[in-house]
Amino acid sequence: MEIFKGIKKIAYEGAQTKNALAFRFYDPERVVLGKKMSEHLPFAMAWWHNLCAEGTDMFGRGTADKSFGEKYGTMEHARAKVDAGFEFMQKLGIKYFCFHDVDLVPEADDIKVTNARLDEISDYILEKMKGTDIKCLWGTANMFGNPRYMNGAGSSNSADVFCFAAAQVKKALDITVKLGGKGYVFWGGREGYETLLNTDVKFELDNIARLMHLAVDYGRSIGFKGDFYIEPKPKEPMKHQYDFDAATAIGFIKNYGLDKDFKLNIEANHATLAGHTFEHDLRIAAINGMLGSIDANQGDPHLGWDTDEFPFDVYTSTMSMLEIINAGGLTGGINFDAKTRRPSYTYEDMFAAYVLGMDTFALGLINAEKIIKDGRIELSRKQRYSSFADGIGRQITEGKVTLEQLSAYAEKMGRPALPGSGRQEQLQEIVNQLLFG
Ligand code: XLS
Ligand code: NI
Ligand code: NI
Repeated sequence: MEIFKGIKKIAYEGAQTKNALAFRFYDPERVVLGKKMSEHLPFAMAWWHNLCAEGTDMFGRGTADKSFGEKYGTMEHARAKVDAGFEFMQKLGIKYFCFHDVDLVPEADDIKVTNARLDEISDYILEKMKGTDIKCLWGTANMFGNPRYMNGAGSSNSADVFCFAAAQVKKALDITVKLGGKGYVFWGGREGYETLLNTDVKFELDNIARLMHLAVDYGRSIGFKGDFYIEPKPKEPMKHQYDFDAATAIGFIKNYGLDKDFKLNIEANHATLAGHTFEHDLRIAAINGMLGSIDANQGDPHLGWDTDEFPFDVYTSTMSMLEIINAGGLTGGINFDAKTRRPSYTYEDMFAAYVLGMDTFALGLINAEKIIKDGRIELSRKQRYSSFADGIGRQITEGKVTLEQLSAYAEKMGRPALPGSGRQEQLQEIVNQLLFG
């Protein structure tokens, strides 16, 4: 039964179309830098925002009806969400989905009941996947919503809560593997603290790593070949979260010997909450060989929280696609961890939001290609370090000099000339020229 009646398959109609439900820039077949757009941009639907979130906020109830004709909290409703999700992805040409355990089924008091529900729904999802080219990008366990996780999951002060988290991770891994998921995410929703007065930071970090090692051991034992991801976020809901940003998460991963199995899932709005640009965290992940997947969304520069808006900022998508291409692409995908604004509550808005997000990334890709092909930015960046290409600079990078030798060199040299200009404004003008010229 069709759920989104009246909404046809979204087609690429080109930049001039006036049709709200059409792609202006995302043309899956278009070849960019030797690869189809659809290969550069492995888009994914986020089960939670798209099929579950109704627009509730601290001050008001939901505005969107996501019942899809069934009663909330029932397995009929869980199935209706599967139906809606698959119709939605097929109409948009989206090839992947991401989920938390409790996005799929209502959670029961008894975990055995929840797990049986997860078995049932994953059978249904598998059935739906057959005959389509839709795949699972990643799964995860929601270890932040239920009150038992008030102090985190791996970081909880309660051993029983730690056990319960382990049980959820085990089942979420089972379901991810069953659905052929490429990755498994740990977003440390409440892995953090409110005050040091009651917190043993070292103990909590050790325990989070213990949970992750247990997950890796179990995942590999059931044949999970994909990547585990940490999704960094500095705050919200906790005042201070341990996976603050890419650099912090990489330090944690290396410190605890998790680097063979873990990469990062970088979310735009989390990077900006940490005081970085999205592209900064992408670069940090990439240079450490840990750029896995991304959660595509954007924040609001005037608001200090995770607003999870659909990406609209083409400068950011351009700079991020540059980072992604320069890193050799994503092993994961581009998950729209984004929600429509509360007053955009219609089915049409759900589609329009994905059209916006997908077109924004398509534009980013098209622009990144222009910048790469033009070559001036890259050349200028290389030239900026040219003093290390030969002479003393080269000896430094080759590790051939001692501190004494450098000191002697400096004494002989006298005052060094100022480093060459950064040419920032010239480079920014080149970007504008390539984007709008
Ligand atoms: C919340 C996170 C969350 C993760 C998955 O801020 O972005 O949605 O992506 O648990
Ligand atoms: Ni996210
Ligand atoms: Ni987020």
